[in-house]
Amino acid sequence: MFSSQEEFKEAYLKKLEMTSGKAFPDTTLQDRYDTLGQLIREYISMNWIQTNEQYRYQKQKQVYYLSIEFLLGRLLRQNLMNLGIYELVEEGLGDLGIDLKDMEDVEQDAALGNGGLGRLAACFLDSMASMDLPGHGYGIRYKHGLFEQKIVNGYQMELPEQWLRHGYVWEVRKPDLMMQIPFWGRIESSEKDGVTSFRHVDAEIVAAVPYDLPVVGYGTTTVNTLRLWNAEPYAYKAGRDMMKYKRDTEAITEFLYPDDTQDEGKVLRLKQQYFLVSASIRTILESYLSRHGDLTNLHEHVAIHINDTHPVLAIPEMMRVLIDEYGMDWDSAWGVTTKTFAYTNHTTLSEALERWLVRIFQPLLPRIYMIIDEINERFCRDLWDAYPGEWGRIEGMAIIAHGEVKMAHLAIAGSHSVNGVAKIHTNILKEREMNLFYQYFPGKFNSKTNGITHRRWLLNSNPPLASLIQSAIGDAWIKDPSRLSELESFTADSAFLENLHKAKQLNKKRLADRILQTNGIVVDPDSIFDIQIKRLHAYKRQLLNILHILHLFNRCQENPDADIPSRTFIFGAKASPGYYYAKKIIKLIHSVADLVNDHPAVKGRIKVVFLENYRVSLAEEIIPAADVSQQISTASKEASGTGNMKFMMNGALTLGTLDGANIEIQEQVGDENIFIFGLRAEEVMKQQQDGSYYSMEYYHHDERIKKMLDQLIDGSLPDAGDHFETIYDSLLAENDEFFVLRDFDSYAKAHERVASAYRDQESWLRMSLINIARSGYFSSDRTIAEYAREIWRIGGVGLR
Ligand code: GPW
Repeated sequence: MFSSQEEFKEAYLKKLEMTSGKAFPDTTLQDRYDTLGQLIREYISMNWIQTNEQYRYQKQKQVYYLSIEFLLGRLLRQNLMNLGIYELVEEGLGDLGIDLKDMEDVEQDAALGNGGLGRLAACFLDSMASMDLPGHGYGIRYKHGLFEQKIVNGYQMELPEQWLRHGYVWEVRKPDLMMQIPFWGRIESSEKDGVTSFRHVDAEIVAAVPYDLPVVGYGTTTVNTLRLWNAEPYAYKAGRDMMKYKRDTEAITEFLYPDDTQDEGKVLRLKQQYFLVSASIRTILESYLSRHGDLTNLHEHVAIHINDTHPVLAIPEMMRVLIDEYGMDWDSAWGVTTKTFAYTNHTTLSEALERWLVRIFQPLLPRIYMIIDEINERFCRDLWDAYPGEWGRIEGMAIIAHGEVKMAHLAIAGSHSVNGVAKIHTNILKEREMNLFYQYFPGKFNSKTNGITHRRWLLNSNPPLASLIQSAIGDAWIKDPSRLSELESFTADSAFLENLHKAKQLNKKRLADRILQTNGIVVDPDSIFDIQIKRLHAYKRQLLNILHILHLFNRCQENPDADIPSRTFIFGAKASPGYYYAKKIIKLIHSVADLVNDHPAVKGRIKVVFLENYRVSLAEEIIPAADVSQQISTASKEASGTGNMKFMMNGALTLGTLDGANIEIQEQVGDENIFIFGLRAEEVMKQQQDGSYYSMEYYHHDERIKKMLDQLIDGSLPDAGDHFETIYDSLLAENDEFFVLRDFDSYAKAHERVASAYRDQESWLRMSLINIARSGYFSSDRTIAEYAREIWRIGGVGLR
């Protein structure tokens, strides 16, 4: 292929002219990007084929990660870095007068996910490939990923996202591996030799066509596969409307549902879920049978992971295939199935727990419904034996109850492992949300604290810091992130700290330039960059942040000479299109920004910036520039968080509640290197239960709170209209479900501690370095090693 810069240049030029049909000088950036992508994909394909051959002949246990979301972001840089040819390509292109950075910016993010859950799946793929684990992803090839956000006058507008507009160079369509997926229709049963068998008739068939993406490991020849399914028309029934059939079929993979932690309950979503799992499960079984003969040992050779309950129908689908297609008896099929599946829960918010109305479910998936019904019957019988007469308990655990299918109950009953995503989250599951199941199946429950790939989130996105780290401790940390701890020996090295400062300032300057370009706001790179980027949700409390900014503004007005350090508050957040409250918060952030940014009393000490269309590639620019990472969810509500880990790894200090993985960050860095505030989870849960919190008291007894809440509705804010009355009411009339007012004082004090800590630059830099040095634990390599050893039970993985 190519092994030197010269060979690369030659191959590239030739391919560029051949595929574009233009002379080199006439080619567009898009042509140049496409050609580069194609060339790299071909470069990858040798190892890809070899990896697959190896998996086939060495018969290693395979892991399949089923997820309705994979939030990949861009792949060009990651692939070049992981292949170890970034510099070669950069220099080769440089000779041709092409800037590789420009090529990287041509690539559209693959935004096939909403937030943390989808990005976690993408980080896991990187870790599995980089650790030479046979782990593959199965997902959906949405034609439109997460909507593109435009801000007009402070309001969020949504545009359909168009990542496939110019084609997608990383994918390979495999039409010969198409699967047929049946929906609707009826089940006919017949008896033969005392055995009943079932046939799905009069179904509407949809074709699932796979598109494979290579998942390139870092510094290894392993190339795993992410298989994304596309829905296409197959055959429509005589007498049905052909056009309607085509539209209904293509609709299945048209859009990613834009709701984060919200159960949707629409039949199209259920179709997506079954479409994904049916195509995947049958492919997995076929591939298994081509390697091994006997289905009864399936679990020794295959582990299937379901990312939240969205793919949980994989469990009854596996039962269906084993029984209806391979003639296995129920008990054997159930034994194999439950030993094969593992399930991760990502939230305790009840509004996110999926439930399907039987009357919606049953007509669409008649055979799957029958199987779930049978699973439920048997499960309830077992429960009756364990808890005779305890109707209430059994009702609370049933898989089908009150006309609904409870997806989480199915997931727990049908898996051998149930894990939460941080210690506190797993404990809340065990003690509260899933307590009845924990009592019955104590051995299934375990905790796996989330992680992030330090390769994308430090090595690739923060070159100044990565090269500083490399100059200090070499590059062993890239394969073994625990070795970041070697940086601790530099905490007293003032020259090193000075360089750390320089790296941060470089990143801040770069972000300041972007902010000027996109928002027209001048921000000072010497101010504290205080950042909150994540989906917009009431429980994540962007409201607490913006109200506190309003309070800082009030202080400036009351006392123009108040000793307030310069701060730049940066937000990035998408609100689900139907989540009106969240959209009001976005408007509020813009309104406060308009009030504050050029106000004479502020004297430039506070800037508020909302960066539109927050996404993976934007996060990669923002995070390296952060001084302060805001992780301020109401304690008990954020299962883990993963943005918190990315900031820590890039040297930002966390300002956060004792929630999710913040607690484990605190355990790593110690109280002195983090800013913690607010109620603890037990306090929140207790006050929720006993109803002892009255937000109105805080309004009446804290002048700061009264003032800023009144400002929401008295015309103090620019272009407020009556938008903020809803927010005002949520805090007072509705008693402030997320304890914003309750935590305000503690939050304001934590900000004071941040401000005074930042004054001592040397000590701040030391704290920052300790955060980086102790972030290795939060690499997804550690998380994946734990999954591999303790859940998937695949050998040869050392826990580092
Ligand atoms: F509701 N998470 C997410 F649990 O990004 F399914 N989307 C979701 O739909 C859900 C959870 C679900 C997030 C959690 O909110 C976050 O705390 C966690 O770090 C992340 O999943 C990865 O585990």
